[in-house]
Amino acid sequence: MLIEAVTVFPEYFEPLRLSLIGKAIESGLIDVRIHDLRDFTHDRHRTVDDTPYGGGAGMVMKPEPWGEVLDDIASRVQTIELQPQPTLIFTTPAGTPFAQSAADELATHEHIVFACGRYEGIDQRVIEWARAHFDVREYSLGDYVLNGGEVAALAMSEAIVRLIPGVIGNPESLIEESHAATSDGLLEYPVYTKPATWRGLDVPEVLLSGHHGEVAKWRRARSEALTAERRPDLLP
Ligand code: 6GU
Repeated sequence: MLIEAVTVFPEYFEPLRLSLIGKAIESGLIDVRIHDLRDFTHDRHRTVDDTPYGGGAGMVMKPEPWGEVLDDIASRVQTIELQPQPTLIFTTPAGTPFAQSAADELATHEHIVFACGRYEGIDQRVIEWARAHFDVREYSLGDYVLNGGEVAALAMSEAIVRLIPGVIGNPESLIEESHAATSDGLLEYPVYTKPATWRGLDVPEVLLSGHHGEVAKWRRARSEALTAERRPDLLP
């Protein structure tokens, strides 16, 4: 998979070089290319924003640098890519909420580009124009406002990349975790490890019993209770 990102803060993406994603880059499972939007400006101040038509607070990202960087990315698309068009994700608090189902689907894509908006957003014509050349998505990380899309793009990248076969050592750990399509949409049960008693607190007896059926029942009950308490919206 090729992951690209367009940003005015390329340094935000350095953490991708760490940990499991860093290993996936080193092993060649994924490739990451970060583009500085200001490299596609032509004025002395490398201007990427301007005041909004119609008035109002804040600044809007100018269309010209976005057009140039997306032209550049589109011009490098290899005809050998199986995907007809790269997927272009605009990160915005006005987007569709990003969920595990989106990560599952995107993990099968060959080429994903994140367009990280800042300020009040990107001139809408960039998004309209891009639909001719990219499979365009607009995703939000959740119902709160960030200063820009970089942290959202990092979070989405991690959620996607860890699903690529070979990135996570033990694929079974993907199966039972919260929000996995295979766990009935319930939150994950609490987990414990040794020692059996720590600071006066005991591991629930059933987990030490060796009765696999009882352990499964206990975990299911804990999952249902947690989900009812914290995320009743997830219950069937
Ligand atoms: Cl994707 N971007 C910004 N700026 N704020 C957000 C977000 C994205 N998702 C939630 N809040």
